[in-house]
Amino acid sequence: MSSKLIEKSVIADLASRASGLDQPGGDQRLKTVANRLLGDLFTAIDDLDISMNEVWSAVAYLGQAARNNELGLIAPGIGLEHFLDLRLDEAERRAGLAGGTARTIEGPLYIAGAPLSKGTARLDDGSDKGEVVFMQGQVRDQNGKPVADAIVDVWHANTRGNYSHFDPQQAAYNLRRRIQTDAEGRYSFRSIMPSGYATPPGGSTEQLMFAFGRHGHRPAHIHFFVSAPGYRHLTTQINIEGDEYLFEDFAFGTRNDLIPPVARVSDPKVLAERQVQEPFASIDFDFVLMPQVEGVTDTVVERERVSA
Ligand code: MBD
Ligand code: FE
Repeated sequence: MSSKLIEKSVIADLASRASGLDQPGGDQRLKTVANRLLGDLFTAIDDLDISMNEVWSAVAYLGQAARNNELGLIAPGIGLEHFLDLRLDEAERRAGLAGGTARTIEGPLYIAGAPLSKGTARLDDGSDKGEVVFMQGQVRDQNGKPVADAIVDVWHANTRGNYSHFDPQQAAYNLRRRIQTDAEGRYSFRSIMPSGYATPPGGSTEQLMFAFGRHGHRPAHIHFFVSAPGYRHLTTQINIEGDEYLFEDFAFGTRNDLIPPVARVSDPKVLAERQVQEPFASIDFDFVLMPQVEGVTDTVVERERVSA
């Protein structure tokens, strides 16, 4: 068949009726969005001459991806999650709220309710013999004032790139903690150096990435939610410098401001102080929170999250 077989008005009319715009009931916002998306989809099918077989293979693909529980992974893989960050960044810039630590995607692997500690925590349970890493810093406001009692909610993968809860081999909340900053806004933790994540082998996300000629790897990273009353909630990550996928993240999460230097510490005195046998990695990273302002899109995101 050739392309552009259908009049624009026929497409507009069908999209409108399919999304119930000619009906009084239902959810008006949903109807508006569905009308737009359906119209764009029908137009794309007509412009690109998308075949019946292609349509039904896409429907089957989405069904399988849903059964695999991979829709939350496809969202970052196709740049959707990063695109939402770009929009929020720009909305903040226009509202005069530029500054503060850069945000980046949450991803699908957060688990709420990690154990809460004051000031400092150890995230690993000692079972994974990865490189020891100490990370420390301060939470401040835009004027440099320390934010005491902020919550630094941190989560990361183990040396195989796997996250507790999703990985049956790890104990509950392994490599996940909430750390409350001290009076000087300081937090610190001991953990093990994570490895990069890769999409599940043979899964729907990997299948799509391969079909795009891409890969499903993320560089090693550590996730954070940083929050405190009166401040905009921050969702971010740091990446580990030197990772082969640092600027090749399949999820588009890497940002230049989020790649702190990793120092290697081998001074025997410091090792003894920290009670470690071998040289360790040390990362300094401060978080700068922006104030809560009325009328600017909130940064607290409601989404379906797995709970432990
Ligand atoms: C991850 O660990 C992650 O952070 C994202 C965004 C997607 C997949 C796995
Ligand atoms: Fe991650």
